[in-house]
Amino acid sequence: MPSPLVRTALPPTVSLEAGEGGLPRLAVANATARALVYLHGAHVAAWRPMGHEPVLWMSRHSSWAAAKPIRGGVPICFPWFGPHATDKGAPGHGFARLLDWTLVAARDDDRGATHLSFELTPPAPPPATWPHPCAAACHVTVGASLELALEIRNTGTEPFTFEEALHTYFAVQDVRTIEISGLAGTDYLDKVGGTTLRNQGPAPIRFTAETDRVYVNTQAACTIHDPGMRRRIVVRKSRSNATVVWNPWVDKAQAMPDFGDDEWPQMVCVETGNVNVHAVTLAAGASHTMTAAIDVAAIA
Ligand code: TA6
Repeated sequence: MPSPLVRTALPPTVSLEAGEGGLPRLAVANATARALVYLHGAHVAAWRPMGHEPVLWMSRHSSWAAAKPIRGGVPICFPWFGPHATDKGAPGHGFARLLDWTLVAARDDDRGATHLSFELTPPAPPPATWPHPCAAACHVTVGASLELALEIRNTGTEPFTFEEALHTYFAVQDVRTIEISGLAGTDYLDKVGGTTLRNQGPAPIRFTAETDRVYVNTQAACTIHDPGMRRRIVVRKSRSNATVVWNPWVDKAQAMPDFGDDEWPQMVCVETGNVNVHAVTLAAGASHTMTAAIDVAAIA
């Protein structure tokens, strides 16, 4: 089925199909991995490298509709993170994940990976919450690793300041048994019960309650150690100074209609971003590209 959102020939590893809710999606099946990527939000909804269980988590209760975010996979947060600073009616985490992106390039490489490039032209006329001329691109590499590059371009004549995040949901056996390393000694904004500046200290992150933390001044790779699934997941990044770690736990999960009450133990978010104090100011005509690379390895 052709789609105006696909403006390039597809390699044999990529097929366009009707996904959940009838939303168009690209199914990638190559020698190294399987993936599903929706044009809605240029949203990587699934990734399974050969020899492993699915790495990304997806709620069984997710919405699949034009004006709704997808609950799981890799939502793209842009041009703000969390609630809008002044307009409470504006969509949380910005509009990028709610809009249709266009596939402009698709190719296989000689290492068994598939490269997809998506472009977003923000709504015209621009919303009052974001009057800045800009464009966004997301380059996705589906292979033994999952790589995403979020490119923001200032196409106007004035600088603007934006926030961004690749809000990645990872599948885990039980969040109460995992540890996340890589952020020892790092300051973070604890967003549970207000916003408090704390420090991680020497210990890895463990989960015993709702956890919603913006780790700041960090370019570190993070590792999710998951004994239940006998694997570790490594998240590397570039041009990102913040890492967000989130699990809603019981009450917040129950409060979200697109999140099953019993689903919170099976997921954790480790998000690559530039948010809060790390918002990016982009000069007219400039561009900024943030990357995340995800790998998974079996452990004994
Ligand atoms: O990244 C953590 C967070 O900012 C949490 O505060 C929670 O709101 C989560 O994002 C999910 O946001 P969403 O708008 O997708 O429900």
